[in-house]
Amino acid sequence: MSVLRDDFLWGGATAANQLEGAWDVDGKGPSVPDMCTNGSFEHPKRITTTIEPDTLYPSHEAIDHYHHVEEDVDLFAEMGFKCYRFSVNWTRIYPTGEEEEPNEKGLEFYDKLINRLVMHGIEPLVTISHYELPYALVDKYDGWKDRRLVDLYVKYASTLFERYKDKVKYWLTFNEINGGTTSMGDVLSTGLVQGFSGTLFDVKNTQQDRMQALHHQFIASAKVVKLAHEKYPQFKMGNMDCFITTYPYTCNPDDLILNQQAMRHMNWYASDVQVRGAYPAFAKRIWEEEGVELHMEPGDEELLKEGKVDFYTFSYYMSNCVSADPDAPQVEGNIMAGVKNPYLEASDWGWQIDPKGLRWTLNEIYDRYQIPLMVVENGLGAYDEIEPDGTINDDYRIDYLRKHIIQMEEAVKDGVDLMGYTPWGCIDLVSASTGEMAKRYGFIYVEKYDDGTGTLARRKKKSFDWYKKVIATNGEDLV
Ligand code: BGP
Repeated sequence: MSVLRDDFLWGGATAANQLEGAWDVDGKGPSVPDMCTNGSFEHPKRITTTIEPDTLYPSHEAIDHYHHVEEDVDLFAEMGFKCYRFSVNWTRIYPTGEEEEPNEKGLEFYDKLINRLVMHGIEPLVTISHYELPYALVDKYDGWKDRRLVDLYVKYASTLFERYKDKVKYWLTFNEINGGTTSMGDVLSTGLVQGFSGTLFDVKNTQQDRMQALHHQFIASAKVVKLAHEKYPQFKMGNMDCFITTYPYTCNPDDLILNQQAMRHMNWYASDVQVRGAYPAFAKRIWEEEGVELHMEPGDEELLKEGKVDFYTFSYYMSNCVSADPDAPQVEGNIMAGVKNPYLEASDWGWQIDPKGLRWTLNEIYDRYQIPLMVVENGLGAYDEIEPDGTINDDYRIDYLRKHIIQMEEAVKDGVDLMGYTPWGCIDLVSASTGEMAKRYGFIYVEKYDDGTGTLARRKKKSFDWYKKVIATNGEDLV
């Protein structure tokens, strides 16, 4: 007997800008990622203020899911997906964010996608905003720094709710909203890059601007959660955090305190607001120490209380250590670098692989909130090779996923209420942090390469059949 629920939501996850392509087709406007060049581990990608000639912008074609949508969904169905997490490109629906009426052509694309999912009995899980802010709103308002974005987001979300109210039950308001507490959220998440050209590491914002922009996102999220609860009682609304699990490097109490602060700043600050409906007690000290004077409007506190999410979702790829010793050895990470853990191996991109950390994390989150959890991103970004016989033997990926699923099941035995699992990039797509194609996560290989070439043909990797069996046995057969 499987330890997982009978209705466990097995599936996969993607984001519109990383796979759709067709960046200027059928009325779509440019979004922040459309202004981002390609890059690599060694050469960070850049954001530009205009489209530069002779420069590769990987989102412009990506894997052209826009024109392969039926084929791709059919492949997901063949694996037995119960659920598919995807995002809507805001600029397909409202090209600049400020139009009065939505772009019908853009909605028709999502009609096609959602109808295909429903036809296969796959439950859609929609991220309303996944790193796809209209670039026009960066140009005009400096992104989420301006509170006027709240109502523009509410208008956009309301359009989706009304159109898909009979087909979509599960919604996430913002992807990895907690990234906004650090510099890594500045470009893709909060869009605080008005007039800025350069690498994602060169953006200079104050914590004042970051925390204020994030507050506006919290308000926007609470408003649409409240709206959903009042108008569409069948909806389930979730948050989405980039969970960065950190451990104290040693048992030195200084390391413990520092780690507690890191966990609070990175993880609990945002989710306490979205799950508990209020800023945590420790927020005051963070604001004081970072020179932040948060501007709240009358009614904001009530709104946060009224906009509490129904379930908690997060991405989990890796863990880091925190040390008070400035000379401790460092390692890379997706949102932030950390101190190297001597007990763990790292991926080719330096992300430390830690399946047991997932069990620990699930337990920590569930102990704190006691609402259903879902792992909506997890996976191994790796170089894949096509063998001469056409196969792709991604045993390293199977090994990574198997170990994480085992630990998820341990967490369920520990008492965690886990709704589902949607590994990241179930079909190869553009990397968010580097802009590469070479960093692949999929069960499905796409012939698309870093120089922009490729036939775009889809091939099943070895992990495709493996995952199909995992789903068919509800996580019992992991061999
Ligand atoms: C998360 C993002 C995704 C995704 C993933 C993998 O932080 O929500 O959009 O891309 O990380 O990261 P990367 O693509 O950089 O390997």
